[in-house]
Amino acid sequence: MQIDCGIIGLPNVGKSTVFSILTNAPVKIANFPFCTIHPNISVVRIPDPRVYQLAGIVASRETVHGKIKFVDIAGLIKGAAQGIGLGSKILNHIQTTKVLCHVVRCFDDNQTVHVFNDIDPCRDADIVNTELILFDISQCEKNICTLQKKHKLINENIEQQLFVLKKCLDYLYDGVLLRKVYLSNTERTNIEKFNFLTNKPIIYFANIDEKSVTNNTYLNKLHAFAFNNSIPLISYCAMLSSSKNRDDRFKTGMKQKTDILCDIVSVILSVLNLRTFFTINSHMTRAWIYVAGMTALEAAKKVHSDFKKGFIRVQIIKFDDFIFYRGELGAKKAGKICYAGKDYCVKDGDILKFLFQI
Ligand SMILES: Nc1nc2c(ncn2[C@@H]2O[C@H](COP(=O)(O)OP(=O)(O)O)[C@@H](O)[C@H]2O)c(=O)[nH]1
Ligand SMILES: [Mg+2]
Repeated sequence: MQIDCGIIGLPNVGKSTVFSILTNAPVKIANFPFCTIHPNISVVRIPDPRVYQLAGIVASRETVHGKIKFVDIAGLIKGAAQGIGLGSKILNHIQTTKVLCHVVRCFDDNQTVHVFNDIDPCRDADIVNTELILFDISQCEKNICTLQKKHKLINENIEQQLFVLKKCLDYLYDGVLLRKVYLSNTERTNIEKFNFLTNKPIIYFANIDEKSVTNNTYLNKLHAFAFNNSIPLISYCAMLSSSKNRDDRFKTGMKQKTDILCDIVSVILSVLNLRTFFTINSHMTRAWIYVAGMTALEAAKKVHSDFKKGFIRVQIIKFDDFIFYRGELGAKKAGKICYAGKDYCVKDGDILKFLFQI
């Protein structure tokens, strides 16, 4: 399963700097708005030290990690959804992403232009939210129009889709982000394919000042804002973390690039309710990312794409047991292997082996 994360925010707040920290990809970073025109896209491995620990025990030749794609787009400004700046085109690039990382400027720097000249993270976050809402309104109206034309064919599902789209539109007109709206499971399924931006989970990335890493008043304000809106927030100084100078990076306990990737990925996995199970043999140790609640049968289909029927059972070893008893044999001797049927609910860290008829 591939996860995509769109990096959004006002122009010149450090989005491309953050993107380059996360992906190590060479990108254009410059002190003027709209330096990024075409989206930067890069896929990185999901850091998970457990893969190497397991591979070390069974001496697998190959390791396969989960993957995450980051998409860095141009900055949003007031009116972006109506085509101002680089317009709604830039928002199209993040429509199919699963989660949004919103970079908010929390650093003072007279040398770095701010589109509104002063620093106010909550105002900036509000502006971006408004643009996302306006974009969703335009998408919602367009889809309602299209479905109304098809309506003549009298299709029950179209009726249901129209109903939920109109419901969403009313909330959007009132300035409510769709992820905050209560929708039934069927309603959520019905709007999934429209990829509304305000329906995606958001994470705030507070880009803080290199001079006030520990006491940043902008950050405190954004914390309160994020808390009130139940949005997770992480904070770093992107500038210092991306610095080539090692001493700079160690200033005030600044985190390393890999720590930032680990932190952001762990928040992304958590907001998307994703977990990891493993499969192991001497050829390959592989991490599989899945949505919490998946059954053993669904896991089997993921692993064996040619799997049709004949699931017999699944063998499960917990990660800690596998490490402690140094592999499958040790775990078996210690009675730490268990077997379950197709309805077993897979847990994070499970090492699975499927038995089925061919
Ligand atoms: N002082 C300071 N400048 C930063 C920081 N992060 C980014 N910048 C600068 O802000 C400017 C815009 O950065 P960029 O990543 O291109 O922003 P984007 O337009 O949001 O993609 C560049 O000159 C960066 O060096 C930071 O944490 N502190
Ligand atoms: Mg940029």
